[in-house]
Amino acid sequence: KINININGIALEVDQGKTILEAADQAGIIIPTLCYHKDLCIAGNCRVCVVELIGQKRLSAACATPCEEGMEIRTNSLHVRNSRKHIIELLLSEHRAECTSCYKNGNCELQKLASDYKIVTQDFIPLAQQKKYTIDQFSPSILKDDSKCIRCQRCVRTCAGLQGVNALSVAHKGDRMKITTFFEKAITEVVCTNCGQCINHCPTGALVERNYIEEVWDAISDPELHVVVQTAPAVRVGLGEEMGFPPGERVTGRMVEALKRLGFNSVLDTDFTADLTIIEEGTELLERLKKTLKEKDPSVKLPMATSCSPGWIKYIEHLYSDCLEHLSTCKSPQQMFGALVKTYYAESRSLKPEKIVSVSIMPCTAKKFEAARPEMHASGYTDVDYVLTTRELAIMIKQAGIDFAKLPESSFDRLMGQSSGAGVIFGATGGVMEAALRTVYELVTGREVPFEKLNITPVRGSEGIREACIKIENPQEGWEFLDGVELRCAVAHGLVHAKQLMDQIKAGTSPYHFIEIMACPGGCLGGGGQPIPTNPEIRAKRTEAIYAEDEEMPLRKSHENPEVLLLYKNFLGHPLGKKSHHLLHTSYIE
Ligand code: HC1
Repeated sequence: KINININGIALEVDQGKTILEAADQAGIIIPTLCYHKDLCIAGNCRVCVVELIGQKRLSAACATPCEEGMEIRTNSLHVRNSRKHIIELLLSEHRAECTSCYKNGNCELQKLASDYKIVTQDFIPLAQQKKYTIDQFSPSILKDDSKCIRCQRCVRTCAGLQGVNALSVAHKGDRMKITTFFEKAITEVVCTNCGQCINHCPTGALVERNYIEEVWDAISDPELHVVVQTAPAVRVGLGEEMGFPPGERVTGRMVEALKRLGFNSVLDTDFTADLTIIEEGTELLERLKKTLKEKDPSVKLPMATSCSPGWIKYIEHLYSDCLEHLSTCKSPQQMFGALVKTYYAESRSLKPEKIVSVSIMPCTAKKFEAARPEMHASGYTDVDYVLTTRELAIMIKQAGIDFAKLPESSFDRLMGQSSGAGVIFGATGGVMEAALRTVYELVTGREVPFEKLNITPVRGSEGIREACIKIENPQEGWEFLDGVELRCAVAHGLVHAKQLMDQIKAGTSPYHFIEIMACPGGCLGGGGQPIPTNPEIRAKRTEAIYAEDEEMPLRKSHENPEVLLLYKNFLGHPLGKKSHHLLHTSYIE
């Protein structure tokens, strides 16, 4: 411990703490822009400058460690004036057309300009003179250079959190810009569309491509039947946009809000999450049989989950020789889309061409996924529009719905029932846990040997986690698995996926089954979730997901009655012909 003094307050702090962290401990807010709890420190925006008594130059609080006896002033005239000048300089290069900006109301630069009351412009407004590019080619991400303040959070996100490096810094001095390889469009580089850059951008330089008007148009067309599905993680994030604290579960209110917005049917992606477990679990067992019993060298293990579209793009871009390790299952979103215009249409006597299929996702890569050319198994575009959690919040506000006063409502039937296993898909490790609950029981006839079905080794926030489950006394037909230790691993954040992929590539992977989710924390930390998202907020959303699971009357995917009905009345059996056509896919090298 060391002793410091901030604004006259004596403080004891851990060695190694920065001034920013020490101030936070003392309840003193220091403004920041380039700093983010998820990222390495850059210290390049200088908004967090503070005065150290005895030193002439101001220091960046985020990048300066505390030292014994340090006397710090965070609110002197010198500090306030300097911060004001820094904000003015940033604004002079920023196209500050705030009222027409998509981030209006949730822009960190706008908030600072308001807090510091920047009412005059003392610097030459360079933003109006500079040429800039707005990249609008991607179905997921819009990049507007004129809003960029070069804090490089996006660059550090893409490199440090995701290990993708699609964004980088080019040129120097006033020509410096954040760009892609050879300044190509985002669609032409190794971008995975994960949207983590959006979640970490303080301004409107990176935003999702929004489809709000298209969805309003569909809802207001009486000829159309508009179906909406909602992803597992939306219900633990949406509340933050509506004024609730992080971790508030708003499932029932969200369903009621969607009904009031005018959707004809409000259904649940968690239903197809359960379906995914049946298909993917069966596929895993087939692969185990072919490798362990039939010794077929052409079948690849470990099998990797395939529901995170950012992860799919990552492996297609960077490990295309490992695609056979991917499960062939489509994601729950796309299974849902394929079923809406076939099974749902038939069951409700609707013409598929009159159905508009909308999904609410915590993810920007889902927009890209829905636009993939192979996603037309129903004979139509399986999912027409994907909205992020943030876009849904905008629609709710536009409709004048007082979210806090809403009653709770239930999902509509046929494709609206789910188990707790479907819910936990939204957290890293959740797909693995859901799959193990089902696979273990199918093979042994007994529940997984974990208290209250909670497979804790695959839970948590470490980048990579492992679990090993020994199979003993299997049922008839599964004798070849007797004594087998099923080895599993879970990774979240693509920088961690790389470690598992390098093992596979080198032929040293010890696992049978791996789950990879592109975003830190899994989908609940997705690129379409409320901003800010940071480690504490992800932890709250994670708690909420597991609490939702524990309260569900059903906790295992294979017990979902609507899924069982789907097989009985429509699909036949898992991995059958119809399933193959509608629910499985292939990948692009
Ligand atoms: Fe996800 Fe999934 S869990 S990918 O994280 O498998 O986005 O929430 O919807 O499709 O179910 C996201 C979340 C989501 C799919 C499911």
